Amino acid sequence: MTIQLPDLPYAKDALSPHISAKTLEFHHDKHHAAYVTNTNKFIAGTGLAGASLEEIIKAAANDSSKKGLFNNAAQVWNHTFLWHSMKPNGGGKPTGELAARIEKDFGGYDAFVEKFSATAVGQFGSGWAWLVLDGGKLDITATANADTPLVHGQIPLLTADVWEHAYYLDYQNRRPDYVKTFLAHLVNWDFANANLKA
Ligand code: MN3
Repeated sequence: MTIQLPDLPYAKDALSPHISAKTLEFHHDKHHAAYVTNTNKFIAGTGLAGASLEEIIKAAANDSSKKGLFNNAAQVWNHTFLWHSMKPNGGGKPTGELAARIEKDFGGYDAFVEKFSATAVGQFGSGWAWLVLDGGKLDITATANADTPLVHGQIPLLTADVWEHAYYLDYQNRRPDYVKTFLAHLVNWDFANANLKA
């Protein structure tokens, strides 16, 4: 079994004007695709062929000789999770169970926005901002490079990619504007709610 590149769950221009078709073309067809190709190269000869992507990530995270495999496999998983974390006409206030949980665990939507934005903007260099479930409570966390909450005992609910390749064509160095747009126009609360239930 080889790891496959999943299709985007929407057309390349579906998130425009917030994220351009050009950005999604490079981000999915080049960056995500390269992580898939490299993961399959690194798997060869490790005994992990046939394992699920999650099993590969967890095995490689605890093995310093498999850093290259971890980085690429985790990036495959993180990006597939990212595509579903966004949707056309998304963003704004949460719906469903998460609306109540955000009120309870952060003290309201505005406080959530403030903390998520500060975490995403404040991540030094490449990485990810996450809404996670940690010990039954919502939390916001950042990971560097390919690191993922999957290997930190947390359940990811939603993510924003803050690697420059995620926003540079559309926002150049203005990461704060990208994060603001992500929260206001792109967040897929249906996906986050489904992850909370599962
Ligand atoms: Mn990316």
